Formats: sequence, structure tokens, C-alpha cells
Amino acid sequence: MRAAIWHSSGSIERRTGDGELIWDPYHESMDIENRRGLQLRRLRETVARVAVSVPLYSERLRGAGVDPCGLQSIDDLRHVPFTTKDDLRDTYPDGLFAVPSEEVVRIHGSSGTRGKPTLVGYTREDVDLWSDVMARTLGCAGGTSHDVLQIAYGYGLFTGGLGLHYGGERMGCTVVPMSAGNTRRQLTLMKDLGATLLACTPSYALTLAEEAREMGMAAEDLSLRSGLFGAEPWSDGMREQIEAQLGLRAYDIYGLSEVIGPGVSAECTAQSGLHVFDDHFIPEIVDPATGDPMPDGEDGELVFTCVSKRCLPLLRYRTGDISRLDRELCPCGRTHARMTRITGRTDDMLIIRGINVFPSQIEDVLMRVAGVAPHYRIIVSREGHRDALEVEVELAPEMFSDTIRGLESLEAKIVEELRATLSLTAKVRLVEPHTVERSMGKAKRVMDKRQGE
Ligand code: DLL
Repeated sequence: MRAAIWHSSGSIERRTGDGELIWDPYHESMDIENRRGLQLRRLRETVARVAVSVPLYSERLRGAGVDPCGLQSIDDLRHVPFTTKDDLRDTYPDGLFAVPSEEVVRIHGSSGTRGKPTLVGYTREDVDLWSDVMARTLGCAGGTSHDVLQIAYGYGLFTGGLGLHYGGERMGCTVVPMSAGNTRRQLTLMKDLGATLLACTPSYALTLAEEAREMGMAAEDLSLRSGLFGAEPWSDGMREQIEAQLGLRAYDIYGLSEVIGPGVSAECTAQSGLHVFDDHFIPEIVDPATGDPMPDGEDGELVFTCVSKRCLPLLRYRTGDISRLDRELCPCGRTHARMTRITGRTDDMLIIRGINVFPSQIEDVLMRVAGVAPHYRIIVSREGHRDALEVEVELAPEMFSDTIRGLESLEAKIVEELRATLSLTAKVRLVEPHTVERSMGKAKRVMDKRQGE
């Protein structure tokens, strides 16, 4: 059931049965065939434009025999060559920009944890588009102009802070631009201003919850309703912990700077996958090894083509993120394709004694075990000729005073659960509460000491 509400701005708001606002009902709930038509028009325009304005694309398209004006359908995308992070690095800082520098109004960058940072640029129209997809993202999480949005993503080159900021203002929320850190002050303001929406990484949400407990602040003392969490992998177990500790509903939001920043896809109140704003970013899933397109419903690497950006309209950009697509209609009324939560990256798979291990599998196990806190580290090293896996996990504060026997049996239980899931024996080390370093931004949980050996 939907209700139409006249907005003071004159636009019509459309709400789903859950009362959630569809920010841009025309584009978000568009008939699938009409959207395919829109995608194709935008794709053609973009390919034709980059073929003349970006030398790398002129060469690549010519090399692949793709006529920039000859795309007949969205399926023809598969003939277009991929773009990779290396292409951005090789053309650093702005070799893939498709507009003259006087049109660029903003630069952002990726965190650079996996090598040299890459820079991305935005025109005024791009910032506008970004604000719009961020307003859609907030709408997905039930946000409206009545909300007070506290932003605890970092501001700066990282896209989290400013992305949410512009989206919040576009929606008309009261935006509190806290940035990450200053945790106590953050909580005091959250309480005093009655923040209803919180945006930060899931690991920082846990840090905030922990600090709130220490300040004697209960979830009921805060007014939080929804959290918009992303920028790093997290599990459903982690979601439950955050929801219980902060008294809100936790929504997954996804994006990457190369595509736009946050605002590529977002979970709605149905929480069954993230709606990809595919009128702007066309998603595909490909086999990470061969690059061959994979059918909907199968896990593979996410690839995006930006069809309406001006400055950096990347074609078939390989994200390295693993997910799958679902095109079934969602009860919320949005007709966008949905992607599942990111289960890993093509480059974060650890090979330990010949067995493939994703950090997310380890997190899933830990979140199922009662008595440990959601703070952990995964350490991989070499002992002689053998790989060794160690999982360091914090005891929940209430377990800390437990007997040695109790702790040994907890350790044994985790070892057993890990063995059942990974087919590997790990060393488990239970550590005191507060010993694992807390994160303010993207948590770094894996240490592979074999690298560089
Ligand atoms: O992390 C953009 C962002 C900011 C997304 C705030 C959501 C919220 P980058 O720094 O370029 O951009 O990092 C992009 O982060 O390729 C994924 O590997 C990871 N990532 C982002 N969102 C999620 C998520 C921002 N919801 C990289 N779940 C991406 C899992 C995520 N991983």
C-alpha cells in the first residue's frame, strides 16, 4: 500500500507500506523496460563521449573493435573492455577524466590501503547526481526531512563524510557533520540533538556502542532509529549486535569512490539485498578469473558502468567485490536490481594450507558464539613450512571473570566451529576486553605476515 504526500517543495513523496520514503519514485519504481531504454540511451551517449575525450578509451574501444556509436542493446556491454584500478593508477592523477579541468569542482580519493591512492573527480552535475542517489539511500533507510542525521564517517578525500552530507542536505535532514572520532563528544551530541539517523562504518558503530555503555548511556537515552553502515564488510551477526546495542535498525549501504562513493546501492526496509541505482550505474557480475559474464543468482565479481557521470564515467569497472544480482521485484516497490551484501573481495581470499578462506567466514563463526565480543583479528603466518592461522578474539566483558575451565571450553568451542566451517585448525586466543584496537573508519582485521616473505 502506498500513500502519496505533497511535499512543501511541491514534489510528491511516495511512501511504501512501511512508511518509507521513495525519494525519486519516477526513477526508483520505473517500469523495467523503460529503465532499460533509459540505460541504453545514457550508455550510448557516454561511450560516444569517452571515445573522443579519454585517450585510453579511444584506444581500448578501437582495439576491441567496438563502434562507439553502434551499441544496440545493454547486452552489447559485454564487448566493451574492462577498466581496472590499475588503469586509474597508470593514468594518475586525472588521465581518465572526461571533462576539461575547469569543469571539475571536487576531488576525492580511495583510502589507498591496497597500494597507491587513486583520485576521482566530480563536475557540478556529478555532485548533484551524487546528492540525489544519497537522498535515495537515506530514503531506503526510512529517512525523511524530519530526521537529524549524525555523520560519523570521515570527512576529507574519503567519500563517506561528504557523500552522506550532501545527501542529508538534499533530503532536508538536519545534518550534524561530526566526522569520525571524538567518540565521547559524538555521543553527547547524539543525545543532546536527538539524532535519529547515524551514518558510520559498522566497526565504528560498535566502538560508539561500547563507549556509550562506559558513559552509562543506554540505547533508550538516544533517539536513534536507523543506521546507515558501509564502507567495509560486515555480517548479519554484526548487524544484530549493533541493532541490540544502539537500539536502531541497521542498513547496509555500498559504494566505491571510482563509481561515485556511497550511493551506488542501499538496503531498503525489506532488507533483502541492496537496490543498485542502476539508472546511473549498470551492474554486471563476471567470473573473477575469466571475466565472462555470469547469470543472475550466481556469485562473482561486481562490475559497474557509469552511464550518467560527467567527469569520470568508467566503463565496466572491476570492483573486486563479490556479490550476486537478483532482479525479482522487491515488496518496497523499487524496481532496481538488487545485489546481495558483499561477501568478500577477489583479493582478500586467504589461502591457508591450500584451503581458501574468506575473512567473512571467520566473522560469521565468531558472531554465532556467545561469550565473545565482536572485536577480533585474524593473523596468518608461517611456522616452518606450514601456514598458521590464529584468531584473536576479545572476551565479552561479562565472561572476563569466568573460570579457567570455562574459558578453555569456550576456546575449544570456537576452534571446533572454525574447523567445521573452514576445514582448518586455527589457534584461538581469547584476549581481555579492550585489547583489540578499536576502529574509527575501515577496520583492519587481517594481518598476513607471509606477505613480502
Ligand atoms: O568506502 C564508499 C562508501 C563510503 C561506501 C561510506 C559506503 C559508505 P572506497 O573508500 O573507495 O569507498 O572503498 C570502496 O569499500 O570496493 C568495498 O570493498 C568496500 N565497501 C564499501 N561499502 C561496503 C559494504 C567507500 N557495504 C570499497 N560492504 C568497496 C562491504 C563495502 N564492503
